Amino acid sequence: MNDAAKTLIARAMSEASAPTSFSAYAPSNIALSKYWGKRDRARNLPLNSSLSISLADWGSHTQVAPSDTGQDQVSLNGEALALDTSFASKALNFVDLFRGNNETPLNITTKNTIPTAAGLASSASGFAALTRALCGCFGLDLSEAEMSLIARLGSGSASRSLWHGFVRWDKGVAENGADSFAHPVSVDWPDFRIAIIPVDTGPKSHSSRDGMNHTVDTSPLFEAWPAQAEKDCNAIERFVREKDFTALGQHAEANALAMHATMQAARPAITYLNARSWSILDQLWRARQKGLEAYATMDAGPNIKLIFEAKSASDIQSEFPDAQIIAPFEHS
Ligand code: 2P0
Repeated sequence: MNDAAKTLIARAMSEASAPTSFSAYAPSNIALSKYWGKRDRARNLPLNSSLSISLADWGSHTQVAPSDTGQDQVSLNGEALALDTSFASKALNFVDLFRGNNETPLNITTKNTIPTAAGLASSASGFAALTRALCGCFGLDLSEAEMSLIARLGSGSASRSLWHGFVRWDKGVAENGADSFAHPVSVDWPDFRIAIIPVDTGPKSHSSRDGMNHTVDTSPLFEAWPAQAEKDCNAIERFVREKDFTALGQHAEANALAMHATMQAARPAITYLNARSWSILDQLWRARQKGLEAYATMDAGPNIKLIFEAKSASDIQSEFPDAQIIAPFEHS
């Protein structure tokens, strides 16, 4: 069985033009309904659909250009990287999906605008921006949905970073992955806000990829996850469309806690949340009882993300002074 994303790349590359310099931007995203678990590890296909909100001007700017040295060059945030570093080798493996054995040395320059202190992973925006930049560099005639399908091969969450705003990644059912890509959920919600509360911005204890595979392989609670996650994703999409903030927040928080519960039941357990993460959650829940309407979501790391509406922004900032607030619908 072929891989739909690789077939699509090969078809587009058969009509590629000579490479020219091309720059692209993609925003990072935070899932309100999480992706956790793959049904096909080689094709990077998920067991459940997910829905995210993009982070406006927090993301990756990537330029792909013909290399003038005859060798590949990779730089990150202004620093030239050795080609065997993890970042460079992941980027070049992805580039190889396009150029194959055709020796086209490229210069890949990435600048992340996500503050390091936010402790957010940049693989979602990084692979989405790299996909856009490669398509531009080789003059490929691909739609955004097709680029989402391709970005998914780099990192699942990258499939959701092709657009601003709310985005849903449908898990798809095809064995070759032809129907596993994202699309925007066209709802404009200018008052929607996200806050990142940094807890620990160092490298994570387990990569998300290893963490989700270990959870699928060993957690007895994982059995309940795919069906619940699909239900949550459908409900959350409906609440986004209805702009029902309370129902959206309640479901997003419950979905994130359920994902972390599957990990805690893995053997041995995976615990991305630390004592400070739990203390922030406790503080949030106490503030909520007193009328502050905000909900939490947590990913493969200890940092806490809050969702709320613009009217609560000053209360959030006084309750959590180090919160970094993002307005997802205000972007360049
Ligand atoms: C998400 N995460 O939906 C979930 C929630 C982390 C927790 O997508 O293996 O880096 O490259 O497909 O996309 C992070 O996983 O994993 C992720 P791969 P990815 O945002």
